[in-house]
Amino acid sequence: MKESLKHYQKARKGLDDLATAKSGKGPIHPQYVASVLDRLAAEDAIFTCDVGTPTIWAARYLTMNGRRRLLGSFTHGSMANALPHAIGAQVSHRGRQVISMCGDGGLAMLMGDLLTLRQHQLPVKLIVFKNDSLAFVELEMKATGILDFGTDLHNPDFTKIAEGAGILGLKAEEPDQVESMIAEALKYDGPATGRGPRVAPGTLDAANNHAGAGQGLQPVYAESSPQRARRRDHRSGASQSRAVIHTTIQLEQRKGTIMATINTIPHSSIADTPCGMDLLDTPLLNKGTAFSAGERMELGLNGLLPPQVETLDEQVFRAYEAFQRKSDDLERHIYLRALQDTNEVLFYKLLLDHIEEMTPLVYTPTVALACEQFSHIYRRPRGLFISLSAS
Ligand SMILES: Cc1ncc(C[n+]2csc(CCOP(=O)(O)OP(=O)(O)O)c2C)c(N)n1
Ligand SMILES: [Mg+2]
Repeated sequence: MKESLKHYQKARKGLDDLATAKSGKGPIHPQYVASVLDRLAAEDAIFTCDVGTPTIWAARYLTMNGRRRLLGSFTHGSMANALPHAIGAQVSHRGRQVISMCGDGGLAMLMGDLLTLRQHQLPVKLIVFKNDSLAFVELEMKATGILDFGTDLHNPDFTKIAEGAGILGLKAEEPDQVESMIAEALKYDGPATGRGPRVAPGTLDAANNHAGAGQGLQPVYAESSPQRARRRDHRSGASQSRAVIHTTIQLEQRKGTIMATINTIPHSSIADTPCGMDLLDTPLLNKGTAFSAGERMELGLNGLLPPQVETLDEQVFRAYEAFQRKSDDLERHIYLRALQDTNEVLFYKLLLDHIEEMTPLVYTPTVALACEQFSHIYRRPRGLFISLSAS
């Protein structure tokens, strides 16, 4: 027993020696990040750790005291577990501090769950060990004596991704920023106005609408760059892959990957657009036989129109033939008014193509006759009817 304790004390000292900020200059040692986290976290915090080196840092530097909990994928060894574990822990223990120790590879795999945090207003604190690598596998390769291959990561700017998801995003790039960053992340509690440019103002406002004051409702996301210096070359490459967010239609021409966010019509507006018979009954939208095969399919018009698809000119030609078959001016007037009531595009094109012949029919003098005969020729409402009564 004594020998074991002695051995542990020696091993412990070696581990603690690694967990220092050194001169305060980079790179940031992940051991130091984990030991600061251990010191600042709540006495009953729930930690989750990703498969990969975060599991090592959790095992070596978190002080378990009977009240804290540590959740991980220890037997199964399945990557990307820390964030979903944290979501489960926070949902079931709303009042507890939940800290997710994420690998950059692990977080990237289930990054969509940042939106779950936002959606459910879960105040999980994510500490991302950003080493631009699948480091545990890189270590395994090196330990086996082979050259590491396929383990480099070209990371996005996680802080911006967090902000885009409506989550407070913090970043530490030097060791002397680590402690204050973790402290700020752990104490962040929802209403966070005045945090400056690190949080998108619009997002904060929206969060404030949901969050009760001081209830710890906001997820926080903090990133540290343990092997920052060594990976500088890769980072500059990664910065070319820029996400483009907050836009109506924004496509920027850059080298590398482009993500464009397009604000499309909300589903409800699409549902409001008439289809089928409702569409054919809407004169401003109805095109009659000019609806293409694709439009007919999409708008539920199959079976409601003659199968022949026509151009506007072909429609005009046919409509003019029908017009000419009318026996007198009042009949021609009724025909044109009916056309206007069913297909306005065709009506105006027909009118334009035969303007001299048709103007006297839709307007003076035939319109006077139409007014006289109004009660006989009325088909459907149009415009505004005003009744005058002598009083
Ligand atoms: C689903 C899954 N894929 C692959 C692995 C193998 N693997 C174990 S750790 C690891 C790297 C994890 O990378 P990261 O999350 O960045 O943590 P790091 O080791 O870099 O700290 C990989 C690929 C695994 N355990 N599970
Ligand atoms: Mg990594």
